[in-house]
Amino acid sequence: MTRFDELIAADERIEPRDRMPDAYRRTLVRQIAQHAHSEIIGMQPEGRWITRAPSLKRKAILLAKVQDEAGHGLYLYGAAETLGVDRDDLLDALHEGRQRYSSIFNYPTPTWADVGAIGWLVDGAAIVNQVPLCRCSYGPYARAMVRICKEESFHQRQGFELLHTLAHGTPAQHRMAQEAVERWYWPSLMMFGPPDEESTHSAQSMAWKIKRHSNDELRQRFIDMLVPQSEVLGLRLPDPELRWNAERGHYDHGEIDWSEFRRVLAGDGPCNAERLAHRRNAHEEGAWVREAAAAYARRKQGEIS
Ligand code: BYC
Repeated sequence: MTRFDELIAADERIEPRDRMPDAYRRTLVRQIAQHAHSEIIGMQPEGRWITRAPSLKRKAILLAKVQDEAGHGLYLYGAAETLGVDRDDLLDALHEGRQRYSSIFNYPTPTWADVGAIGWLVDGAAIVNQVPLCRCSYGPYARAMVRICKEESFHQRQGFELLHTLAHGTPAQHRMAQEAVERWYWPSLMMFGPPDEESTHSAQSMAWKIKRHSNDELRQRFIDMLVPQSEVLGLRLPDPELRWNAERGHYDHGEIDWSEFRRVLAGDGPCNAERLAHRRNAHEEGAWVREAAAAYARRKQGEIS
């Protein structure tokens, strides 16, 4: 048994200087980079509402949330860099379509209520997925998750409160909230990844204690959590087959349209092209900021040495 195997078996953390199998390192780079890319592409759907938020208070809240997402991206790129990769290379891989970001960020936000639906459903799903990642075997990723989950719990509550306000407002506001929930419900279930029998990485990632639960287990946990919350909101989840199953102790649910998930992953979702193009432009337009920061760092270094 290698030291790596012993640490995993003892449920201890692997740290950057520990020896680790190449495949473990590759899996982590793939997942952490994908996660970081999701955070920064995920700023876009909500970001377009910052200038149109309905009040100063809502604007301040949304601005802070989107800035948190940028911060999450930075923690995660930092965690990936402890595995020996370079942030610039990861960004190139995103821009050239060699690395993925979460399917959920390829959907549009046509109304203000979509901001609430993202907080309630997307942050909600992210938390259910990520709380177990706080116990991930790779130390830097697990520690980043602790901070991110704390902030996301706050994000989820603001989404719930926003939707609750709309759902208890005028009939038009209620309708707007209901339609946003209908747009985001099914894609949020897809965030957990393909069904277990099609998940290529789960078995190995669970053996390495990167993942602690399968995609379907976490998806079920999320659905069980949403049903009572939707009742408090006074909004309907768009699945006529949702029913409590006393025998299983879980809600049964309707079939997920996995062909839609595959289409989005293949680059053919409603906003894939737009989101990636926007991201590439932002990167190009930010080149002078990166150059200035590097020049400043060089000068500071010169002053010190
Ligand atoms: N979207 O073997 P599987 C946020 C891919 S952002 C796209 O089950 P795994 C927020 C998967 O990569 C937080 N691709 O994979 C930000 C693999 O393809 P490759 C986002 C997906 O890794 C702003 C293939 O399908 N959260 O909270 O064992 C505003 C087979 O899948 C997706 C994270 O990133 C997907 N949804 O499990 C608001 C969580 N699902 O790479 C909120 C971290 C699967 O072989 N990631 N694929 O070509 C994870 O926990 C895991 O990577 C997953 C997938 C559960 C997502």
